[in-house]
Amino acid sequence: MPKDRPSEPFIPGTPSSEPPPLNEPTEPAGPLPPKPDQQGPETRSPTGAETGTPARTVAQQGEFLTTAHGARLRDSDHSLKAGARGPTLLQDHHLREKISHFDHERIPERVVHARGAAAHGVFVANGAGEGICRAAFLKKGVETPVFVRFSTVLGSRGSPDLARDTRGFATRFYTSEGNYDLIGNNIPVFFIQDGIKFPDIVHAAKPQPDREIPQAQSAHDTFWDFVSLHTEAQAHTMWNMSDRGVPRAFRTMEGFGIHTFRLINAAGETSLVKFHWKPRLGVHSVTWEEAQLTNGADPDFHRRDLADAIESGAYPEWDFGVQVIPDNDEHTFQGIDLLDPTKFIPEELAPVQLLGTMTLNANPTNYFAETEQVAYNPANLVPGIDVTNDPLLQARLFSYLDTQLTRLAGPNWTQIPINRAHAPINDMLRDGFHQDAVHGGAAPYRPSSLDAGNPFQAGDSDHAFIDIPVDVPASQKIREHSASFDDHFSQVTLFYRSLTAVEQDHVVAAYTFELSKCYEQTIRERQLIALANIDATLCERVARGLGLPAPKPTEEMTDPEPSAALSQLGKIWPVTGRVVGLVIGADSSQAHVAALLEAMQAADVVALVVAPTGGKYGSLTAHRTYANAASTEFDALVVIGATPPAPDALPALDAKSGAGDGPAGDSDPRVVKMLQEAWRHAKAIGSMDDGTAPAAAGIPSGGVGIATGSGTDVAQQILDLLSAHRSWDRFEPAPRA
Ligand code: HDE
Repeated sequence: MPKDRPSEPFIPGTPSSEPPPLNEPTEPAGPLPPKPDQQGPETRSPTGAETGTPARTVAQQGEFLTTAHGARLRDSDHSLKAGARGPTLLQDHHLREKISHFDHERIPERVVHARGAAAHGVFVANGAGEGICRAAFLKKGVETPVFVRFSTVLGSRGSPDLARDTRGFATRFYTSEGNYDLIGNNIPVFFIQDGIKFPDIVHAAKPQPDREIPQAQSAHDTFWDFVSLHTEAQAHTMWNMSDRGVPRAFRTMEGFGIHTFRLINAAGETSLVKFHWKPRLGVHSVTWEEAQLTNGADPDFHRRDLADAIESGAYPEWDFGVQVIPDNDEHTFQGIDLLDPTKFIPEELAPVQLLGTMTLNANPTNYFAETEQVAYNPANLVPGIDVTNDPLLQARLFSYLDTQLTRLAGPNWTQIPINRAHAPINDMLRDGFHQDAVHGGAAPYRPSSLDAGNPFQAGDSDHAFIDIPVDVPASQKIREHSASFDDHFSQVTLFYRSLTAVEQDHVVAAYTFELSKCYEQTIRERQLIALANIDATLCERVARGLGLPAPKPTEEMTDPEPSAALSQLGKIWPVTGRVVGLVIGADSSQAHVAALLEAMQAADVVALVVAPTGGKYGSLTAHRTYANAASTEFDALVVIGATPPAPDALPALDAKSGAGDGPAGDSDPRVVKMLQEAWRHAKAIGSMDDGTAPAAAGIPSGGVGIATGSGTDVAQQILDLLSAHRSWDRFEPAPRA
């Protein structure tokens, strides 16, 4: 799996490209190169010209510490004082520069989607899009660099990754015709139908304004107040309450452009499309309990997973596709309003046609410079892709440029390295804060005769952007929406009924959890009315959990045809980059562990040895210890041999572990607890050479998703179980009524 790393087995996460010496280095050496998995943005001039500098070039140069102006510094540890015990002198320009720059290191975080992680990659077109879209990056075989940022919506920059929330999925294609930004989510429908309501939903969903709690969650009164009053939000809310709200990883998420876009082909013909990203690893999620545990044990879980996968060579991949709908004046398809972003098109009605594949193959070198400063904009369109009248999209065309003016302090944010286009730029935008380009010429205006009339306007044959003529029906200026936008429930019912029983159980549990966190009973009751309009059983089950009567529907119920494509379960997926914990005791068979490590490595699975304490166990290195490992960081656990209490165990104090007298006391309580959690979370569990710990955890031998036998058998069983993601058959489904 690792491409150019020597250590065997390879464990991602080393902080630096070279191991550090014990003592502080004494010889000047210059900046180290980035780690092998890292790169920066392709180096371009502020106006898009290639510079020939490798993307892995480090920002700093020279062997010595300098000021920002390049003067070498002798001492950066002591300020200039009037005597060793005297006051600091105002003339200490180095102190002032150092502190002053530090004072201004922060920029405003994004209003929404503040918490994110990103990666570089490449998109390769398969040519299937050429017939419907004239964009150069969709031509067969064309390779386009991309930068993708995944995010949560509600939390602040430091919030935990596994909040129940929608995930952003923003892709920049650095195409030869300019940057194309597809800024989507992992859910194909949105909360609101009109951009003018975005501040309302965001104010309702963000922490409440008085105490500024809760952080990064929708389980509070203002959120449910808004969505229960504003029932067009029910569609998105239902997706959020489903497993989609707690993804296992960014690389196991689908992506959706949500809005309907208009494509234009070389002949000027148009079609309407919905954009999709299909993860090669399938769509996987965690359980809600797991999400909550993870947020404590590893709040960076998604960020770490993405970076580790790339560092270890398990490059995440997505197929890019479109649902194509013939362009029509009504903007509808089989009764679905294509301008209503709270609606999606079931794949059974319009299959997703694949146009190419995206591979994320490099981690950013610097979080701030790249992930924080990347500024996407839905108005970054290229010839062949245009917008529709979706009123949510229309407002976005204004918002993203506007927000960058504050966030990135001025109008020149397009010149920040990660935002630079890979196409030549010849605009007439000038000056402003942080102007990086040194513009020549005398005539930044049109028409001009100075500067030889430069720049010229491009014609059709010069790859100009196409504002395709679209009929606008004779109408009135009016603050209204069309009647079709009034259907708030039929597709919510469709989504819910398309889920398997276990997925529906999760939805019930999520609504019950969230609403039970509301303070106001009225808000719960109002949301139950919305649920009654979606599905009677769903409503009854949630009402039961809340201790409330189930209300009657207030809308006419629909009985939509379920869409099998909406369930995430029941398929087999590659196991690349999944994580297995090999739990050993001091006397576990080294040969068995080594065989498992080898089998996992051969399958591109990251296997981590969880040992009683840190250090070496024969030839094995402890990657985790009983004290610092959490069940939530593993997709499967295999216990090899006996795992008696480690020297630092406190069995009698760990009430939750189930450890005590009898067989449990023979196992370290933390191992027992990890196994209990893995069992509850329907994860694959393997047991070799000794069954004491699984037995102490109450795991029935021969239970569903339990691998036993020799080393090779167990390895293969674990890999098979992993490829189905979870062993949900382990549990009886909850009663339906
Ligand atoms: Fe955004 N959104 N949004 N949004 N959005 C932002 O732009 C906004 C909407 C989405 O990783 C902001 O650069 C308005 C839909 C993603 O940098 C801001 C409306 C969808 C990201 C903004 C919407 C999204 C953003 C915050 C209603 C899914 C993160 C900082 C008209 C299709 C991009 C920034 C990244 C970011 C405004 C609706 C997705 C404030 C006003 C619909 C993935 O401009």
